[in-house]
Amino acid sequence: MPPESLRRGPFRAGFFRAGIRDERLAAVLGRALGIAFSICLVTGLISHYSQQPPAWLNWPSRPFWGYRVTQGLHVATGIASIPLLLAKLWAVYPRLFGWPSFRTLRDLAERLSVAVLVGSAGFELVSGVLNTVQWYPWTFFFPVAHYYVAWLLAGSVVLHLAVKWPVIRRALSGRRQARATRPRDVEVTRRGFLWGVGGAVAAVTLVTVGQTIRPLERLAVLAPRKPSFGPQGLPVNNTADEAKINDSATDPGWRLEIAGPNALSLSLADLQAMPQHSSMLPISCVEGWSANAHWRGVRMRDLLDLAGAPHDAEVRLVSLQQEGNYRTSHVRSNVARSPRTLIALELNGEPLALDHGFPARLISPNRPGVLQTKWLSRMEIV
Ligand SMILES: Nc1nc2c(c(=O)[nH]1)N[C@H]1C(S)=C(S)[C@@H](COP(=O)(O)O)O[C@H]1N2
Ligand SMILES: [Mo]
Repeated sequence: MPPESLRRGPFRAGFFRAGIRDERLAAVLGRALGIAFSICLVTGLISHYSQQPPAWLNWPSRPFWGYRVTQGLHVATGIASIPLLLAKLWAVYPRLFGWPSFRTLRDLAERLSVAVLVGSAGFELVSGVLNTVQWYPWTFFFPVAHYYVAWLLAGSVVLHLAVKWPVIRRALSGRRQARATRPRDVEVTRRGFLWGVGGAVAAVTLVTVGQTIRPLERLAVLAPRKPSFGPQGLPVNNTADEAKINDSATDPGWRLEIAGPNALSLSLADLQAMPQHSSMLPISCVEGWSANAHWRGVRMRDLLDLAGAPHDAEVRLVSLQQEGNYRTSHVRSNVARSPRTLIALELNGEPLALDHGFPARLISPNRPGVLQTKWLSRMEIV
């Protein structure tokens, strides 16, 4: 018991009724959260490494829809984790007011690790959600912070699991016994509470997942982007106005400069005179929205051959856009040589809209939207 002067509010004995807040509830919620966090971590690492693959790894160009699925899952499991985390915190927070706060150094270490866990989980979920609505009320660079804090979270989850393992095992195996001793006087049963949490998970998923699953688009009232809403039936991330390329992109003197063994300078008419190919490929934004589209244009590999590039050549694309993080992108040889990879001139049967990258943009398989550079001006063979 705390000293007399402190015995008020949540420190009062009996302030929290035991109710349904038991080991089993905490463990069941923890298991669900662990599954969601694991999917989120793995898909997040996929996103990280597809944006910056190590030198020895040519990130595969197949399946062409791969990133669409993994990033859709990343954002969906992140969103689903929010009600799960809130429920889990509700289930365990009375322990904050236990007295004494810790008995041993091990207790203290455990508490500190839980603080790191809760802090990093909160940071990941809040920063992730704000990124989906493109609101950055901070000065750090989101992808870097989100990546490193993910490791902090993963580490503290592993530590937490190790410390709690005996409790978790007991809680998850004692199903029958727990049911027999269930208190009779609680307002809500554990089962009822878990159904409520499940309902909340289903609800937040249903109002957002339509940003990537087209048939659910109409339910996606909380999704920042609807997959069929935008010029030419495709959302836009960063408009021509925002990128300040209106004049340079519509200049009739526009050329695609290709720097390679044979340097080339191609006008839009030159590109249109080359063999045209079609590709059905999605734009899959890191922010969680994605949509398929029909693209038409020149295969990158045809341009590489024309420029005399060796078979294993890599490509650096540069946009007309002068500022911003996504004005260049690197294309490894496997993607550059994929028959699906286009310097696209048309979208869904029309010349590219200015917002979608007119006069020419990259579209390539199994890559995040951030690498599908719009308003191309240069192609450097490296
Ligand atoms: N030059 C340039 N290209 C860019 C971007 C950008 O900001 N500048 N944004 C990228 C991002 S984040 C996405 S999701 C896709 C979106 O393409 P869309 O606007 O045609 O749908 O374009 C990519 N290409
Ligand atoms: Mo994006």
